[in-house]
Amino acid sequence: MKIYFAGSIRGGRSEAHTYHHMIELMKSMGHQVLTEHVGQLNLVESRGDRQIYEQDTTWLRESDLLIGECTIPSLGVGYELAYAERYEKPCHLFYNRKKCSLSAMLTGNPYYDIHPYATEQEMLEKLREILQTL
Ligand code: 6K6
Repeated sequence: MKIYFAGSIRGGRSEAHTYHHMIELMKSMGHQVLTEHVGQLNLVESRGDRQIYEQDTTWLRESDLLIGECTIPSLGVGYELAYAERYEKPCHLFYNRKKCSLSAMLTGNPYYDIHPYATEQEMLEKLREILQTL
C-alpha cells in the first residue's frame, strides 16, 4: 500500500522520534511511505513552499490511505486531513491523550478513525494491527 504519513513539521518537532518509529514499522511491513522525510530526525528544508505543496497534494491523491500522528497541532496536518477526506482516502489518526486534547473538528467528524494512546508501545501495536488488515 502507498501510505501518506502526516506529522507536524513547522508546528513543532518534539514528536519526531514517534513519527520515525511509525514510519519504520510501516516500511518493515512492506508498505511504501510516500512522506518518509516527515520522520527524519534532522530535517533540512531544501525545497520551496510551492514545490512542497504541489508534491504533497500529488502524493495525497496517489496514496491508498493516510496515517496521521496528531499530538502536535499543525496547520499543515489539518489541511492534509481535510484534503484526504475530500479525495475519500481512509484516514487513521493517532494522538497521545496524555499530551493533548485533539480538536473537535477531528474527533467530531465520523469520517476519521481516531486512536488515542497513552504509550508509544500501545500505539505501535494498534498501528501494526491496522496494517495487518490492509
Ligand atoms: C524537506 C525535508 C523535510 O521537510 C522538508 C521541507 N518541508 C516539507 N516537506 C514536505 N512536506 C511538508 C513540508 N512542510 C510541511 N509538509 C507537510 O505538511 C507534511 O506532509 C506534514 O504532514 C505537514 C506538516 O505541516 P506543518 O504546518 O507542521 O509544517
